[in-house]
Amino acid sequence: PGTFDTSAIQAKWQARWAEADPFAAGGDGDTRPRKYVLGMFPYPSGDLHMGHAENYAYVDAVARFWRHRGYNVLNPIGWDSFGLPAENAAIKGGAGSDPREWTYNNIDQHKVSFREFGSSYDWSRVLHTSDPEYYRWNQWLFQRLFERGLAYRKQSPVNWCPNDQTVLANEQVVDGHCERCGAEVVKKKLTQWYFKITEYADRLLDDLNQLEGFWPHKVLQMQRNWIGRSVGADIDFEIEGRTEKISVFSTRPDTLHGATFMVVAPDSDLAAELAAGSSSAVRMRFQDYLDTVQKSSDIERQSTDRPKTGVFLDRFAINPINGERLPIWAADYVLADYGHGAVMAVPAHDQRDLDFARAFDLPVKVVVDTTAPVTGAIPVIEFDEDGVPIDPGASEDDLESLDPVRTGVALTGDGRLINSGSLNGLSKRNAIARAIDELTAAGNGRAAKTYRLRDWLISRQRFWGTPIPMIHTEDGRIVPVPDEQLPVRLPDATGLDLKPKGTSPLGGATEWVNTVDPETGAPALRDADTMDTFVDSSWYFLRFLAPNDATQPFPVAEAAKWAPVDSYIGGVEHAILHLLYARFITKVLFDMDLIDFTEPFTSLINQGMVLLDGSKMSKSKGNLVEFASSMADPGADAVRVAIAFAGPVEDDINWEDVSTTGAQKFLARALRVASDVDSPTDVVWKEGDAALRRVTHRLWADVVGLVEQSKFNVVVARLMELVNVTRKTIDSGAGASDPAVREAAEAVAMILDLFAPHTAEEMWEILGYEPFVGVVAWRQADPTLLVEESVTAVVQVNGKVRGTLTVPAKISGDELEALARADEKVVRALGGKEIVRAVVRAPKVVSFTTA
Ligand code: ANZ
Repeated sequence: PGTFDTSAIQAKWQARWAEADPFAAGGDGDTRPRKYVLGMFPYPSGDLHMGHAENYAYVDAVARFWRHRGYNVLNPIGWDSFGLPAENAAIKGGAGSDPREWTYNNIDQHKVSFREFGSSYDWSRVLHTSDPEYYRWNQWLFQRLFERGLAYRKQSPVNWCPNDQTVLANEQVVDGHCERCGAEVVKKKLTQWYFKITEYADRLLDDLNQLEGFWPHKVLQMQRNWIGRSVGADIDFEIEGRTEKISVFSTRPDTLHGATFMVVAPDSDLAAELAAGSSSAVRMRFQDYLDTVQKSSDIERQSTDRPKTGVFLDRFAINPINGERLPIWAADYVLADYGHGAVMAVPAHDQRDLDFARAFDLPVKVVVDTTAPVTGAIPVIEFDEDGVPIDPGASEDDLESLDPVRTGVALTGDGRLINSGSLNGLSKRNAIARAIDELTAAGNGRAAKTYRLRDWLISRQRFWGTPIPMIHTEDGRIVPVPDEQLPVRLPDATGLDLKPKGTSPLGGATEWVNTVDPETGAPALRDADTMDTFVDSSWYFLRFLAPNDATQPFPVAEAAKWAPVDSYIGGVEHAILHLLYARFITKVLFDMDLIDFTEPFTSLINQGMVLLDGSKMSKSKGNLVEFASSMADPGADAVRVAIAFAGPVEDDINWEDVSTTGAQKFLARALRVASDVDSPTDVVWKEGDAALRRVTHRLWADVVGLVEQSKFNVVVARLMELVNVTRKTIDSGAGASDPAVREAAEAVAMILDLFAPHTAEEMWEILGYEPFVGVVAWRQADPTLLVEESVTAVVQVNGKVRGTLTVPAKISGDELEALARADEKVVRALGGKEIVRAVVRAPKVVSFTTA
């Protein structure tokens, strides 16, 4: 016992894989159906750690699974190798250090680690985004976006990280802090390049519905919130002493009669202009206020428990619906870059407006009776001159509860319109529709949508990224570098001052930055900024289709064959940034007729995090469990089995609870079973022990569904069970020559290959076969050996298990769905909501998604 030399076994199979390259994707002659499996590519900071190990263990299990199912699998690996850590390392290294060296050394280390991990990659397709052969196509992409009006420059207040001395996209600001270094982000007015992702906001939002059931619900919800579509109206207000009207965006045009003042964002051009047209006293007060406002973050400004501040601009707007004069204030709870940077304030029905009105003693007018029922006949409502509704049946308490000034609580609920002319008696929804109709007819407004999503700011004032391929001419034009001059290569870092100083280090590369106007030949300057590295990762899955193609970013024909990615696997930290950008660029490429799909990743698996001491492993915390050291003793297979066995994919794993010793023992037992087998490869299984055969065949029957649902921990548990039962049969039953023992051992080798490929190959060889078990087709269960008559089906509602049903194993999908819809607990969980999607996998799972 214990005679298996793990490291020798690993070395042996790694060498054979390297030599035979059995996992390269099949070419055109390969007639198998295709699957594209992809792990989010790593950033080469230091060596891989256990978080990577988990991610790539699952990626490899999925890739191997599809090969065993008879698919031609594409499973490539590359590196997301531009970015700040390389540059910061070079700065620390002192003069002459080059981010390149650090980056490519780390990549080399990663490559060794992945080989040692036993990952079944197609090594012919490696890419690094920092290679000119790659980033050249980022530049190509930039030009195409520019041509389509989707890349543009504008001056606006941007998020600025004072520590990294660079701008950040909205998506890179987490709770007011830099996503990377944690420094507090400030606003700075700069002229920068943007990608117009907002033009795709509706499609990015609506297409999420297609992904329901295939992406984690949580990720879809996060994307929906990030895009943040609001539906309402734009309403135009005349301004005394100004020719142009001011538009405001409102989700509640029904409350227009309740508007009692207007508020503009103090940091907007509009506020400055309104103040400029006022008295000098107002101008001074406004300027003082603006100075304080500019020191606070958006988060602070929107916080509801912060006292409201503002200044009256001594200007007036006219309410288009009733001609009332509304005083205009500047207050920081209104943001300059949302909607139109101005609101009609309806304090009775909006909490922030009410807080403001109470702080500055402004009038409050109730226009929705929120105590009135909204279904049934329209009630007749009377109200007194002060706008307080008179409800003959209402008690004093009721009336009091309706007075927002006294209670301090805005009436945001549904009800019946009062004090509102033609809208009186209507419910909120009907009144909104009616108000929009009336505004449209009068030319004072129109239906409108607003988004939380902002355009994607892609300029970075750093060295280690893709140079923006634009040229600034002497006469002030900004022109693209012609395609045939791409790539614009990064200059040597030698001699360049990389230290963050607020402008791009590339500006200091005199020879590089000086160029000529491609049209006139006159002296001109290159744009010295580099692109956000999220541009690099927004389309890399397509570059894997032909990473060495020097003529185009990817061959259209290959994309038609392989893409979109069937299984994308990575961390939930990319729920917004990377996944949103990749979805955006995919839609642009679709519009360019280069691809025939609109979503890049058909299904998404988010694995949980690997924790140490209950907190996330990270370099900055210094609690990384590194790959090489933790792999050395137990071996890659034991680490991979232990990870898979530790729990469901989406759960976090505490590394201290992971037992590689248990996994090692299990793998040794599996190998021993294989070497004990004492029958030829052509033995007749049918003659074997029936009890053991049933265990084997039940696993064959279940394994496909288990892997498809990412229940890797259950698969490992079932393999352990099978190994144990086989051992018992060898020791006490019919013995090692029983055909069922061979059948079971072969099943273990074939399925164990998902998690412990070195051990699996070794078993396969011991069992008398040629390599490689990694490409062997799995077997079918013999139905006569599947005794179970009924199974338990699980019913999920919005991703949560809400009921279980005991059903016949052979139930049809329709029957199962009908039973699920009728189940009491499920009905309760649905709560009357409409089912917008039902995914049925008979006989085990029904998954409903509600509106
Ligand atoms: C009048 C009104 C009455 C509003 C009412 C709400 C309730 P969401 O849902 O987040 O899109 N708003 C518009 N532009 C704003 C800005 N730049 N800064 C801060 N607030 C702004 O919010 C839309 C609502 O937020 C709009 O509808 C507007 O107030 C306010 F009973 O208009 B509402």
